[in-house]
Amino acid sequence: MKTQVKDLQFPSLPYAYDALEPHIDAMTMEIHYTRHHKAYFDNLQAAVKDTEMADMPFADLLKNISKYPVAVRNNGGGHFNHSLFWTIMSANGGGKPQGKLAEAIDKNFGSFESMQEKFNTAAKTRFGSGWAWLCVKSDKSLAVCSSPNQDNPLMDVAECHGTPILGLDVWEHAYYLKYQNKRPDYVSAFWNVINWDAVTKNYTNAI
Ligand code: MN3
Repeated sequence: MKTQVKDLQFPSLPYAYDALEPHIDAMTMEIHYTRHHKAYFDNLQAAVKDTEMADMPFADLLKNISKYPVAVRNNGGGHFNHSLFWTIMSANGGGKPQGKLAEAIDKNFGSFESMQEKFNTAAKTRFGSGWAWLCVKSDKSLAVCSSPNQDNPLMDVAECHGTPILGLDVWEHAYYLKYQNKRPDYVSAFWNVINWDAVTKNYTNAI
């Protein structure tokens, strides 16, 4: 995140396109990664080229996003959000977190199930395109929220602020081929592929 915007890399996908089947189908994964994410990445680079934004740390750009053009907000958010999204899923995902993150979830939400219910509601009720998040707030507590479009809790424009440690893409492009209009089924399936080791690592880095 300290990386300057011009030096950002398009990340490799940490698994095969069909790795998350049947929960996320291979064709959706391939199109999502090679076309949608790649377009956000390329458009971000095009939008910052030959401007002061190119030399800014990516984290600073997101934090002050209200000062910059809407193309940078949409594509910068799109690049950050998808880069996180790929890493918090895995073929061996699912189950529940252990250790410190499990304790923090119990402390903040009462139980894993009640956090899960809040997250599901956030994901299902986000109108139109957007993301659902589990994030660490500045006081180190956990919060669930959602954001429109490619916004995220790192941005000064966000309704909820924090460091996202888990995110779910609820744009139709993330699920329509397999689930059509049944977003709730996609949201339920997501829990089978969450890589809790990666989320726990994100949590540890955030506190
Ligand atoms: Mn997407």
